[in-house]
Amino acid sequence: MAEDCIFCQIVDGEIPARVVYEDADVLAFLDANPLAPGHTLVIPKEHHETLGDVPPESGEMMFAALHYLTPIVEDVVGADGSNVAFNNGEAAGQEVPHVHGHIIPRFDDDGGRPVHAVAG
Ligand code: DGP
Repeated sequence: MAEDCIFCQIVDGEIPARVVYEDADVLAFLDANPLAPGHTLVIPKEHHETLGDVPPESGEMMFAALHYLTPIVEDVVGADGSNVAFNNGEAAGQEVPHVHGHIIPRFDDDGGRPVHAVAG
């Protein structure tokens, strides 16, 4: 755990979150500032700042969780697709320095804009 990391504090239960999935290595919870209904964040429980810092095994666990959860999230909110994305590093807009994948549900009638346009 990294001190002052809000996602580590969510892993430890010190900050509440709407958890949608948990296993020994990975936690998934709803984004507090959603770009769409069901916007979900998937994180390794271990603290790593960026994708390049993640050991291969943890990366595989995170990808497996994204692979498993994406169709479930889409189904739950009735989405037609989703953006699955990482903002990797501050220059790319990563605000929380604990690596996380976004699952952002998309809908046929939401304009089909790329996710950076949705976020902007
Ligand atoms: P990024 O820009 O990729 O670092 O995205 C960080 C996301 O994390 C952003 O969409 C908002 C979300 N977020 C920030 N703080 C919290 C929090 O305390 N709880 C939850 N659930 N989400 C948070």
